[in-house]
Amino acid sequence: MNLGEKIQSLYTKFGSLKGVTIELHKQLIAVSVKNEAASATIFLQGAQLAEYKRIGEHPLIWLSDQCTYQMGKPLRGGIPICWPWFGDLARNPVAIQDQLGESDWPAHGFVRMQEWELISVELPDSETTRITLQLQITPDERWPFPAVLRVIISVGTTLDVQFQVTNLSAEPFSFTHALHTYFNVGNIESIAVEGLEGRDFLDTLDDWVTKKSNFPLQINAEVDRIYPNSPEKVAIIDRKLGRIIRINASNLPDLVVWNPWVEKSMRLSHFNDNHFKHMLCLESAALLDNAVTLAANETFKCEVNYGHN
Ligand code: TA6
Repeated sequence: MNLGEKIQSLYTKFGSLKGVTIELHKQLIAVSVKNEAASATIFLQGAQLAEYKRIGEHPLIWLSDQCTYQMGKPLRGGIPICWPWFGDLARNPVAIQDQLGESDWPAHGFVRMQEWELISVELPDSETTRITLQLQITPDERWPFPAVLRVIISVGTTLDVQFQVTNLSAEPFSFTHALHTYFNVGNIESIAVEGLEGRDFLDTLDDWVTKKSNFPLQINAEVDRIYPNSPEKVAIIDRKLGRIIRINASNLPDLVVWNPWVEKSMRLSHFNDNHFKHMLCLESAALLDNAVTLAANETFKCEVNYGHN
């Protein structure tokens, strides 16, 4: 199907649902939903949620205004799904590297560049819209194992994201992954992250040395940290917007905290010199020693709930 046929098919299936619109943003198809509690926009490419905001409130999720909405180019912001590896493949367990053929692999895996299928849009009540997207992974030179990935996003007074992987092959495979969530903050220098005090973290900006801090994390420079075995619940205290963002993860043992600050911002795509002031990534993940090994015909499930007062 060409782009027009895809949009027509989606409109026929879902366009009559209350608050649901099928949109085209340059080369990318998105489904936008709005109910009595909140609104959201999810792109079929990468099953990437790009926007979520409660009615009458500031957006919870940050998205660059410099996105180009091109096929094969992940959007800067929202919730990119990193799978079957996180970050630089060379920094992943050898078991994962050995599963992939030789290639110049992008950071954060390849499923965020692929077009997922919109499976269902459900309206269980006037304040909730549940959107399910699926990606069939067929073996190729990149990834030799048949699998099915699913993302189930519930848009309501909170934002809930479930991620599932089913191994359809006859043998086990391993992966690392993350929900690479960009949060919208009033001013990066007016926030604190609570819940990580006293926890070891790997400082990827300082040769991955293990460090610890006994105070709520405040940010006044580039930060790119992996907190292994982090608490399930962490919070962003946003003094400028006068709100607390609460993150509650299950079966995602690690947390990445990232803000590019000034220098890295200049090297990033679709990022201007001021964007770093209004975003913070807290990425619920399973990395390094917490890589997932999925047996044949098994399904892996994880979930994150994002709330704010
Ligand atoms: O999660 C942090 C990180 O790995 C940073 O090092 C930075 O590269 C960021 O992800 C964004 O990566 P991307 O490939 O989306 O530009």
